[in-house]
Amino acid sequence: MQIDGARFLADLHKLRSFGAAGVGKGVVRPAYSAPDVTARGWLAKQMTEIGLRVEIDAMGNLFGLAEGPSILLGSHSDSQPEGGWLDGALGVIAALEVARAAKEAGGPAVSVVSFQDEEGRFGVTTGSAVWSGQLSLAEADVLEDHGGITLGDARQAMAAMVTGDAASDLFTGFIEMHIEQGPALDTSGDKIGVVTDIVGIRDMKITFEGEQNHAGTTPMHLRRDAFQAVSAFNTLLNDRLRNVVTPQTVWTIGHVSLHPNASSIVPGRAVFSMQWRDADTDRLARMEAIIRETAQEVAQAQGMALNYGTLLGLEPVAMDARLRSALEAGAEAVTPGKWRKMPSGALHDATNVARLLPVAMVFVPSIDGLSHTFAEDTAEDDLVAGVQVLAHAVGALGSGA
Ligand code: HGY
Ligand code: MN
Ligand code: MN
Repeated sequence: MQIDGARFLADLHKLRSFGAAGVGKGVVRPAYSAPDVTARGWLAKQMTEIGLRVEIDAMGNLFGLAEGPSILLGSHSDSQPEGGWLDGALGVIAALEVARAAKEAGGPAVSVVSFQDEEGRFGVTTGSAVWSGQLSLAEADVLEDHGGITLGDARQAMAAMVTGDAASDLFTGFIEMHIEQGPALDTSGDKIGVVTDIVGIRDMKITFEGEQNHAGTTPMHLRRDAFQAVSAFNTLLNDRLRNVVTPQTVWTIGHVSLHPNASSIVPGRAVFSMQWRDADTDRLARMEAIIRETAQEVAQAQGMALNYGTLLGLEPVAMDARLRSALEAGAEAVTPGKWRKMPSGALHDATNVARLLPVAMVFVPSIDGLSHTFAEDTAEDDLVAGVQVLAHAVGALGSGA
């Protein structure tokens, strides 16, 4: 199978043009936004031109289906609110290139997917979560983004494009190429990461409800300031998690909305995202208990009403040994001695697909370990090496995986 590096890179830059942020190579292409829908239309056209049958399901997951049993390659083409040009997009374009090269070589059969809302504008990897049966469409439809728009309303932007489902039994396995999004490869000089397992995640909204009041006339000791509750919660939580976490455990308060968000008003309400990740399900559960206890304690001490949103999450998942060893052989062939086995601290659609199919992932370096920022980037030689590793593995596995 012959990868055409120039064609692959040209497609990557073309996909970047949909929602180009005008800052470096950044993109703004959130799920169901105009750039996302236009990009999916362009991807569907590329799939058709390769001779793949296009199916777009009700969630907006876009499939290019080969004849007969095939190996599925892909990722997602939606981005974070401030996204990099490669997160997700790389895996979709790499899949297109391998599908083309396989077609030109007379096989094996390769199908392509771009899942929707992997970046969780509405939840956690919602497109592949619905496709894999982890979430029903009805449950997904009521999820809201931080602006209060429901997924059910947002996905109407693709309603006219919906053709039907792509059943998982069409596929023999799934391999996702992705940027590492962390510093390990970049700092080590290794060019390829073959993923061993993907961490688990929990994510929920927490609301503290105090009392809105005048910022000048309300004495400090009489206030029920919702921001002060978030601040106290965060300080206490960092202290209490210390003895249950490892250096690989992460937790993030990434979004805080204060109501009414005005300089001269004591905020009466704070709604914030609480997200935590670890490779161990028990540790995720222990962290959840500490988070709830700490929130309850702060609410009591500060006279707050406390509410939780839906707890969303995915369990840690190990990669399939057979698919993984094909990637390891590919890495040794393409970048001999310059590759490593490694876990994924980022979440991926592969976690959901693993509920139905054997899955594996291959990483390329992220310059300075940066991702989920306009500054995200990877050297083009590394991108081409990665798709060559993917092609090598697919050639060895065949469509029967
Ligand atoms: O958050 C993640 O790990 C993924 O990039 N959405
Ligand atoms: Mn991603
Ligand atoms: Mn991402």
